[in-house]
Amino acid sequence: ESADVVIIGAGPAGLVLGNILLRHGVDCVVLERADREGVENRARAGFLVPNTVRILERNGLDGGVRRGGREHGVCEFRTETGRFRLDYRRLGTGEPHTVYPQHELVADLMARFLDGGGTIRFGTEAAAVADADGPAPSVTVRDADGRPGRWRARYVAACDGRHGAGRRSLPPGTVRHHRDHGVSWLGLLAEAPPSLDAVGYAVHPRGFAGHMARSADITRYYLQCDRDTPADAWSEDLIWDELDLRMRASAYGPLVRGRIVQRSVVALESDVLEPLRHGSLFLAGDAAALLSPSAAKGANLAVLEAELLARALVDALVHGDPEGIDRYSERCLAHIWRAQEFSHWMIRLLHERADPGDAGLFRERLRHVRLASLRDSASRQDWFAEQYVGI
Ligand code: RFL
Repeated sequence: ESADVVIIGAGPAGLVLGNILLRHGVDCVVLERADREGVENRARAGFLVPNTVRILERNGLDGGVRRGGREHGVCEFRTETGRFRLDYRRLGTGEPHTVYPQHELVADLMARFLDGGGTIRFGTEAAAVADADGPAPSVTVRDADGRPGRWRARYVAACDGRHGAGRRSLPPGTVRHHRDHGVSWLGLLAEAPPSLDAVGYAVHPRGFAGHMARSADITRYYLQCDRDTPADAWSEDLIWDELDLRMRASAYGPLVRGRIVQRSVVALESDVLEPLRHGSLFLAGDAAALLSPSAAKGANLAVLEAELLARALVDALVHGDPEGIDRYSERCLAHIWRAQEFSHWMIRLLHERADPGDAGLFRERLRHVRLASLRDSASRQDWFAEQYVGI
């Protein structure tokens, strides 16, 4: 079987790419390991930056976000010395986030692609990309029953995340910049309305706790935990007690409790692959770079890269102009490193605490000052707001 562009992965990156290509009449297919239900129910991100909404809008993909997305523009920091709020939609570039669960966005994009005549091969796992250094690459696949197959292409877009076939198929010499931040979060989805009208970031001697709205009856919480903690180590009561403690519910009001419907331990790690193009193979989304969830940039970068790649491939295939594909890697990397820098800054803002030994205490003192300057300095707040909603 063959298509001009074979896209591996039906996440935000693969589906934005597929929709734009389809709209420009480019022959493409999406290969997805999971079944449709599995893809539609994978709850993850929820905060879209303004640029993501603009990309969806200019490509006619914003129907669901317009209907179901809600503006969000305030965050609240709770620390040893009190709390402060930043109304970031009135700072910096003056723009809010849009809260829209990633799995709903993915469901919209998938429906749109299929309704427009696009093909998604569910239950099809890409094993490897072959001959990417020439003009006729191919993707070897296995279907759900383990039967092998092969897709031939002119270009292959690996949008299959950090453990996908794209990364496995890179030539020797590809650089992977990797950083383990040494911090883990227990990520939780609670069947409960939000407890505050803001993103909550609590810095506590027992570790970080976070609160992020998702919908009227689902809220995301995070609890910093030890690296080796199994996700089910804590009972629901213990989780809520710990959230209350770290979010300082006794001082600032109780959290609205509810059933924990999903939990996973996320190790805060970042990486960037360089370059993002190898002949006719391109990486986009988490396959290109992994962002720690500290600044909520991963899905937003995935959408940005997908649009850049789509335009580049349309130029190459429809107009015979290779400039976009030649510059794809360099363009994306500029955005990726900026997002990495801010995510890294957020990690240090929220986590440094005194471990035994001087180095921990030194870093903790710096963290106090970092938070205090965010509380007190108008120019620091503008910078924060610009980075927070920027990409
Ligand atoms: P995805 O969404 O992982 O989709 C990849 C798809 O590829 C499929 N696949 C394969 N298919 C065929 N063959 C193979 N060999 C395959 N290997 C994989 C998978 O089944 C899947 O369908 O990658 P994509 O499109 O690059 O999108 C990236 C985003 O999903 C990710 O960056 C974000 O979810 C990160 N993230 C957040 N990003 C934000 O912008 N804002 C947030 O608020 C936010 N919160 C989060 C997050 C990630 C989290 N986790 C799970 C680490 C919160 C959490 C807890």
